[in-house]
Amino acid sequence: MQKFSSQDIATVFGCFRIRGSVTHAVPLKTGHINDTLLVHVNGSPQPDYVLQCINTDIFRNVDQLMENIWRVTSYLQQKIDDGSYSGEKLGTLQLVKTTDGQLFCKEANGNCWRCFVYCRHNVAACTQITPALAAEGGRALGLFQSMLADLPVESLHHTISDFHNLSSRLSQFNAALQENPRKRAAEVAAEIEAISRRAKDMLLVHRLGEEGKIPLRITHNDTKFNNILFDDQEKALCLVDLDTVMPGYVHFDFGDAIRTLANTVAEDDPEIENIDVDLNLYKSFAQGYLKVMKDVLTPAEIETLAFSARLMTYIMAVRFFTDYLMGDIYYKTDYPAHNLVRTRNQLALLQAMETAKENMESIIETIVEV
Ligand code: GN1
Ligand code: MG
Repeated sequence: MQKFSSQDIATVFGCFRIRGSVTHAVPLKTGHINDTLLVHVNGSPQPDYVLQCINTDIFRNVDQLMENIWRVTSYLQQKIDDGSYSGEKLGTLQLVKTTDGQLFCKEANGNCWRCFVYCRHNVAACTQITPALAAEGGRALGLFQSMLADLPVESLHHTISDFHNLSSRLSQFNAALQENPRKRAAEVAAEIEAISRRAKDMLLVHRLGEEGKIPLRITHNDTKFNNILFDDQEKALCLVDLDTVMPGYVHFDFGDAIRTLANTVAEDDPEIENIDVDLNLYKSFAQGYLKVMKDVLTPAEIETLAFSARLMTYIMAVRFFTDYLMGDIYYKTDYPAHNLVRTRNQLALLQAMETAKENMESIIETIVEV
């Protein structure tokens, strides 16, 4: 990320209520959306802060985005500090305000920056996920949702409207097919068919939501497994990447965690013949999650939990594919077919999950029975 000079970074950093001066800043390349820098101060070998330039093409209303993050992190912090809250607790990311008390800093050129305290974590944890780590990740997600369960859903803004609304994602997909601006549609008939034939069945959770059969809750909405941080003892510290915390269905979080955790390869691995769903990790994550959430969730939510893994894998296939058809305007890509590779990967994972459907369902049933 050469686009920010060290001078720029030092200037931006100076807007925040922080201690020390920047010695160096290292770009973090894992996200697809914002530009993230790990900032070291006073020669520290470990990063001290995370500085992020917010992607304002995607997050149009930065005030609302940052209000959500502030509301959620301060609510979690209050629960952590509050002696009257007796349940198990999960830590939280800590936002650093600007010197004049704002939640982010807007430069004259329009760039919007925010700063978090760097959460010292076990960086290697997610490279080799064990069943124990998966279970702890599931527990962390359960705690995140349960600690926020009494924060009114309507107190959060919708930072991206219709973010996981499958009907609207399918409309965008169909519009991209019609428009076909890069003339890419002719060569991807198999993928078009794979998306289209599943559309109706995939709307299950959204239908139940519209019929009032499952509740809206505060959800994270971007729970790829590496958004859960762990310490050296592999105990969960907190969830990061809070841009999309807003009202949603628990399925979005459970499903996205499984989509990323239980895939035997990375989401953009082209070797799709190696793709399978790791049922051991799935089971462990579900055990950790349900230990916390079993008594919070309604029967209808529990019944459709296994389905959520297929739902989120499908939604991601639709989104990557739409972006491919549109000419890669949303996700950062490293090469021209990157979004198509991601699409094929997600469709192969979906296929594997369909094969394992009964197994995945009975794993959840068995966990909730005990
Ligand atoms: C994006 O930036 P990152 O990697 O955290 C996307 C998620 C997708 C993910 C797929 C705001 O998240 O919804 O699941 O890519 N975030 C947004 O890797 O669109
Ligand atoms: Mg994200």
